[in-house]
Amino acid sequence: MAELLKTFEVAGLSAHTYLIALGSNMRVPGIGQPREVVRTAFSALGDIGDMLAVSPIIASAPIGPSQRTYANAAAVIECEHTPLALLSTLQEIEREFGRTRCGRRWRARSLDLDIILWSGGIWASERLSIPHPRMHERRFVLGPAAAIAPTWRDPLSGLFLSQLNARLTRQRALSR
Ligand code: PH2
Ligand code: MG
Ligand code: MG
Repeated sequence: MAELLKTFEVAGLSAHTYLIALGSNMRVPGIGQPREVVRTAFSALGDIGDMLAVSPIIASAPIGPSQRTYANAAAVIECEHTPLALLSTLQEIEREFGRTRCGRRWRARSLDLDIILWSGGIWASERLSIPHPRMHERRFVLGPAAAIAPTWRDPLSGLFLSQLNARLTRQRALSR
């Protein structure tokens, strides 16, 4: 059995589970407003593998230079893609939704798909870091993520997403 499993792994057929964050704050011609863009992106993600969970779509105030309100959400998918293969596929989907990369960070975007967590734990390379380096400070990521995967642990802190989200919500309440 172990041998068989190994063969699957080498062939790249082992399943990976990913938590993906979705964001949009621009309308896309032919699709619609950001909320509609995120809804349509859910079905594009469903084509990659099995969609295990999708969160509600929330409206969130922009962090950074862009002034427009975001639609944000999260999804859990299971697929055979390795992290770098999934990253390429997500970037392809972003392009299909009209995203261009012009170098300016955090400008308005038609669709942003970020890998937040991976069943394999930590990934660190030049192109990709998992967990997403800024997930701990982002309510628009942790809110939807904790709604669908509350007991998924952040491999760095060992904390559940529900705990990270509660911590962030509490901090905000105190600083206000
Ligand atoms: N994404 C950013 C920068 N700022 N703000 C909100 N509310 N939602 C986002 O998805 C978002 C952001 C860069 O990826
Ligand atoms: Mg992002
Ligand atoms: Mg991104």
